[in-house]
Amino acid sequence: ELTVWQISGDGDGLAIGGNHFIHAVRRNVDINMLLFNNKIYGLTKGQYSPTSDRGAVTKSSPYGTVEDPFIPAELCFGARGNFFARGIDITLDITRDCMVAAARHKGAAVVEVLQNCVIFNNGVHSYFTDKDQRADHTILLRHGEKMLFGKNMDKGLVQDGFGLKAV
Ligand SMILES: Cc1ncc(C[n+]2csc(CCOP(=O)(O)OP(=O)(O)O)c2C)c(N)n1
Ligand SMILES: [Mg+2]
Repeated sequence: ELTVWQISGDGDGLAIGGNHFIHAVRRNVDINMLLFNNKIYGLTKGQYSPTSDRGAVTKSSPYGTVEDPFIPAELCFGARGNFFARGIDITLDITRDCMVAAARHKGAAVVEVLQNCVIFNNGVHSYFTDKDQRADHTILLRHGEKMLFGKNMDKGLVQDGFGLKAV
């Protein structure tokens, strides 16, 4: 009757333990997986990981990586998961709400947290976290609420071919 939490990084969760990740999701085991994604192997001092952006210069890719990264949400749904949420390390209230929703979900729940690594990948998520840009580059998704964003909450998304466009 306890809730079970499995906490890992992008390396642990998607490379070293990638097999466990996809099959726990596929089997819909009733656990909560917290995936701290700093796009780097931090503990082992700065090697690129499966979520490092193409071209990332790291200790193990001094000329830049030549691979495209996993996108955790795509991997989760590709493994037939039915709960995925994402928060950012600096928005604790949203991350907390994601964790509560995960705990309440019956079955496998994946919560990705975009996390900075001040030592080996500082500013890796600045596109989403920089104060001046944050409102324009993030959308708070809540059931039943409009998907509006921007400083004045007057922007939205429309379909543009196979992609999305902000208007
Ligand atoms: C099976 C196994 N292989 C390799 C290691 C060595 N190792 C420890 S942490 C780590 C990478 C951690 O990166 P990540 O999961 O992204 O966590 P971070 O330190 O970035 O938070 C590795 C390769 C290990 N502990 N176990
Ligand atoms: Mg990491």
